[in-house]
Amino acid sequence: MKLLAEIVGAEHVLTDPDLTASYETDWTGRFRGSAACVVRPGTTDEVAAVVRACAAEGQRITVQGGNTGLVGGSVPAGGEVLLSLTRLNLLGEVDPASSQVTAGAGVTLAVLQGRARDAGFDFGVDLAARDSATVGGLVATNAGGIRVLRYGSMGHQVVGLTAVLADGSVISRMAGLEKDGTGYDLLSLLAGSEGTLAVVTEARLRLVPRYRARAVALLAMDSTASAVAVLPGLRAALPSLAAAELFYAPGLALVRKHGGLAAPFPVEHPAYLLVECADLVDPTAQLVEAVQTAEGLVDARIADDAAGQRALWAYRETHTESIGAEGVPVKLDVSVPVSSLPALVDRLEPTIKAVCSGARAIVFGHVNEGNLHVNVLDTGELHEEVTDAVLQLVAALEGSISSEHGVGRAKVPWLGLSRSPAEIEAMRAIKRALDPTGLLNPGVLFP
Ligand code: 2HG
Ligand code: ZN
Repeated sequence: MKLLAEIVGAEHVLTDPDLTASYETDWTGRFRGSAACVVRPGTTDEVAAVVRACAAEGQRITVQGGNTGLVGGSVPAGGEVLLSLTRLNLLGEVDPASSQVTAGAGVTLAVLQGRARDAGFDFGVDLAARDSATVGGLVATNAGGIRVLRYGSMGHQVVGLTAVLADGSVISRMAGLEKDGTGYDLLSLLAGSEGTLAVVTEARLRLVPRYRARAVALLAMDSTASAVAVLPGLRAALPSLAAAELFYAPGLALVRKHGGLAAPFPVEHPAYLLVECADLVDPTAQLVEAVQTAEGLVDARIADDAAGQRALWAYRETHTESIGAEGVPVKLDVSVPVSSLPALVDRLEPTIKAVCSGARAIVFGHVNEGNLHVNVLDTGELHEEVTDAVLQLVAALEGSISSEHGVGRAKVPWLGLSRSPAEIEAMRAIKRALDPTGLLNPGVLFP
């Protein structure tokens, strides 16, 4: 579209397949599509002009941030204009009075964290894709990650947004008001809307205190049930608790294989719980005291120095890349009420094997939220069957078929397992009101 080049500059409209390819595939290689072109606006006004130009021609748009999503939500299906927001990378100075900062949609999480830390603060969201994941995508998916236990999801950090609606109009609430009781909370409506209601172009974000003193423990537990049961006691005893992550022997074997990591313990254990505390003063002694009487604890490693902590975190954080190095997995991201987590873990393996005997399940996740990442390798042609079996199990346990990665394209057929017809119709009504012609992210979220 010639008009798009007039809006953003010809060098920011890509049509050469060599240049567009990386935008048209997700990084796991599971989702592919072709875009009419890739357009890379540099300001909110340019985004608005691009959206207006597309709306005028009925041209559909796929919105993309760092392209680190895991459900195909930012990959075009076919023929959309791919709106890449990575050039919206203005990052304001931290305002100490409000403990807030303004970040463009294209600012990466790592850059945002760095800005916060340089100013003596921190950001309340962290996840392994921090070097590529962007603010816009984190808001659009209401990203979770490893700090939800302490600070909530991405949506909880948002105190203001600027967004372009499907007709090209701009809504902007960037004063950073911590209280605003004037009607519908559009900020929380957009957080988790997966680009289907508006294009988020910048965010006003709440920062959290910086706690430099950290302690990390890797706990070997005798069962998932023990790993779950230990958590309420840790939460009560450790106000500094900042993360609680669960993984298992098959995942540990993979991260060791691909990362060349040493075994954390002399023998394998039924479950591993990685716990981190962060405080103003060294929390190591408190952490040791809190864990040592934990029922079901079989062995433990504690790290009070940065290198040791990084080494323990590597067992958890390199799961995704190690699984990817083995093959293209079926990726499921589910949550159940925490009390049902042991039942889910127990039933996963037989459920998967019943539909695909050769499949290998690698399971890990965020125990506090009952959130498991179920990655299944070697499913061959049976990925739909495996997905269906696991998601039916999750639904039977009153869980969610997508805990923190979103619905995207991947989970659309199963939305009805987590949302009632009335809820889906209410969501559709919102979609119709804000994007009546279905311009934004077609094929994402809705069946
Ligand atoms: C994590 O917790 C991410 O590391 C990725 O949510 C999970 O790769 C996955 O399945
Ligand atoms: Zn996760």
